[in-house]
Amino acid sequence: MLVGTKSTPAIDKASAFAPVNIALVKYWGKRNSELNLPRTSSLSISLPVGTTTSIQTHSVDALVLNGSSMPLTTPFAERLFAFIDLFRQNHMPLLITTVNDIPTGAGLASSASGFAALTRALDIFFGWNLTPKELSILARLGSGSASRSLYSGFVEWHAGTREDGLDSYAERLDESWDELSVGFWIFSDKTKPIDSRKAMQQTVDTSLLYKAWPDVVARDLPLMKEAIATKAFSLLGQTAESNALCMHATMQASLPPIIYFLPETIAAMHTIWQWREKGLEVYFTVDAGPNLKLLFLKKDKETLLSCIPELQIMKSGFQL
Ligand code: 2P0
Repeated sequence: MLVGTKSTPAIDKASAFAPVNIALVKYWGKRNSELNLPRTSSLSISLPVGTTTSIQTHSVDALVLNGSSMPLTTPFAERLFAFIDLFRQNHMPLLITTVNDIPTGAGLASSASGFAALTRALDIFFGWNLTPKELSILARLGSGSASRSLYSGFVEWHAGTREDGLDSYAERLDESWDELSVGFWIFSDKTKPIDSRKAMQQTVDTSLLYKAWPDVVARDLPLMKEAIATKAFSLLGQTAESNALCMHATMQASLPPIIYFLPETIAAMHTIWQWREKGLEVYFTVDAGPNLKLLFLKKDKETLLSCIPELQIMKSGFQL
């Protein structure tokens, strides 16, 4: 596609938004690290928060993140400009301005929404007029999970089988679910002990349990799609929770082990299971960090807020 054919600006400045997404069936492990090609497909929901990124021509390369100038030597800046270098002609200097409207302390990585917003902004800036599928393929080169942040609603990222990755892209499912809600239960906003890119590689390289991961996804993906299509909330919740715990099991079995959970994380899981036994239907999913993302129905929002006053409700209902 566009990688290798260098572009020049169609306009002076372009700006675009992309949402954060939460995987209900996780992406964990790559078959190609350079192209971020996953071992398995995954499925997510996009939230109404995310990243807005602007690109404009400038005297030198510069990056402003949430209002602060960032040195170009930071890993974040290096990764961002390495991505831009795939597409720009003659290293043409650019000012990149990125704003995350993800609540402070939410413990949410913004690489997915960040690379998706950047890809959308590049599309406008260079006048490519690409389709969402093509944008998803390009965003994936920046960060795997960014391929899913090109869309709102429920999104499936097809793993694909091609070596060049042209069949590894995300698509939106033609489904909506107004009652479904997501909230963040935050225990820590400290930097992770190991970033997810390194953690998934260490898992693939050293965890004997990783062999089981494709089977877990092969079981969970059809169940999750059925749950979404039939609005079977218990099935959605059970499948998401089990899938997240299986992902963590694979990484906990790696050498050295990777354990993102804090004591508070485990305590909260037990609390959620106790609430469920008492009839409050709430489930969790958990990514490469200690915080839980709760899945519940809109009707239980007030009850849940009385149980967890600090719960950050992201969205009540997912509509097309
Ligand atoms: C996911 N995660 O499906 C999984 C669940 C974290 C846990 O995608 O190396 O930042 O840029 O492709 O996308 C985080 O990994 O990794 C992630 P790269 P990415 O949301």
